[in-house]
Amino acid sequence: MHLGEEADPATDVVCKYRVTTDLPMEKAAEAIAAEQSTGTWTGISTLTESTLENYGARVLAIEGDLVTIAFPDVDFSIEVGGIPQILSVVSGNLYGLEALKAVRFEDIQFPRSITSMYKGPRFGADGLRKILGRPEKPLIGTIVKPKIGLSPKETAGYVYEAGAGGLTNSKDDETLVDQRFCPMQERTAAVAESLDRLAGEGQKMIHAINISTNGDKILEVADRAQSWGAKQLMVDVITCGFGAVQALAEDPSVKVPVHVHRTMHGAMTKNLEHGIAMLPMVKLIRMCGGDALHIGTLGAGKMSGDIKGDHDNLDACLDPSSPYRTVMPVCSGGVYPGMLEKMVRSSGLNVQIQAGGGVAGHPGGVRSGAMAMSQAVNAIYNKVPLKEYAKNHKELAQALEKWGLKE
Ligand code: CAP
Ligand code: MG
Repeated sequence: MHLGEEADPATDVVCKYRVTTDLPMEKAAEAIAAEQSTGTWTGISTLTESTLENYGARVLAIEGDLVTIAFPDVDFSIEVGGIPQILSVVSGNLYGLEALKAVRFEDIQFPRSITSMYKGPRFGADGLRKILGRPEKPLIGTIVKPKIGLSPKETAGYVYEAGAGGLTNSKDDETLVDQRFCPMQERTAAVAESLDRLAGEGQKMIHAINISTNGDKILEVADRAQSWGAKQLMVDVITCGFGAVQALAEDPSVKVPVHVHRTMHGAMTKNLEHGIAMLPMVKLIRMCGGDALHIGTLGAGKMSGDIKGDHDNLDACLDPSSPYRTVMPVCSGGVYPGMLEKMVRSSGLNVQIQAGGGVAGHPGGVRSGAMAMSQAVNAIYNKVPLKEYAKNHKELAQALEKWGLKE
């Protein structure tokens, strides 16, 4: 036990776990530290004092059910191993230990010796704002809906209408990649035409093409998508792996920002006693170089998520003490104009607000839906209550009538 010892910020990886157990908490914490570093279920003749001292994880603190464990950086294999190996240490076998009823990985702090080996986002929040010529207001995006089923031409038509209504961003949905009804090549080219047309009309907009695929193909697909005109790429980080984000962010062949979707995260994050909080994943994604990342809707939208957790995610995207560029936090999932006051009050202006159903479901169609979203953001930016602004903005008024106002 090393209770009360300070971690070394130069060399220790410090993790926090929430533990549910019938064992005394000290024993449970020791079981995690041992399993994830030098120990096993019994004493072993091959473990020497010096191995334990040099490579053993240390329990630094126990506060209620929250346990802090430090792993020395020599336990990690960053060049060959990378994030998969890091996760296997800090987030591996421990979930299955019979002695623990439940355990949730809540937070991680990396030492300089490891952060210096990652580059972080190439564009980040500021880079996206620069591309879009939008220094202060929230970015406003849409997810082309329906999720699947539209042709390339219909997708491009949707994107054009969204841009004409004032949106700065759009993206493929997480389940669309290269299905027969909407091949990536035709979709990307058709969307690029829409974006060029919008640019000609003075509306800067980008669209993220979902290139989620097998690890051995991701760079090749990224290359092809860019050659067809993709201005941004999207990757589903949990299903593809953190390495996919890192490959896209670090390979010189990729010249556009990477939007990171987190489909399947709910399997790990939803249970507040067991699994993995989003926070450590946000930190890993920032380290790997994601430029924009879904963080939840701070209690406003359709996806469940604890509000404090969403705030932690937002802070981790923008934390100025990180050595990396900031990540654009994306609030998405059941978003509609009438909830934006509540959401932005909580998030501040440095976010990307995204609505799929909340744009395509507008009674006036996609362009009106996009206008309603832009009007709501303009109202908030100018500190005018939405109800007031809606008096002379028809599209916003229609959206408030359909979906209401969330106070
Ligand atoms: C939003 C969305 C996103 C969710 C996922 C969807 O669409 O495209 O995938 O944001 O949740 O399909 O639900 P709507 P999260 O605007 O139509 O809800 O961002 O929390 O990972
Ligand atoms: Mg989606």
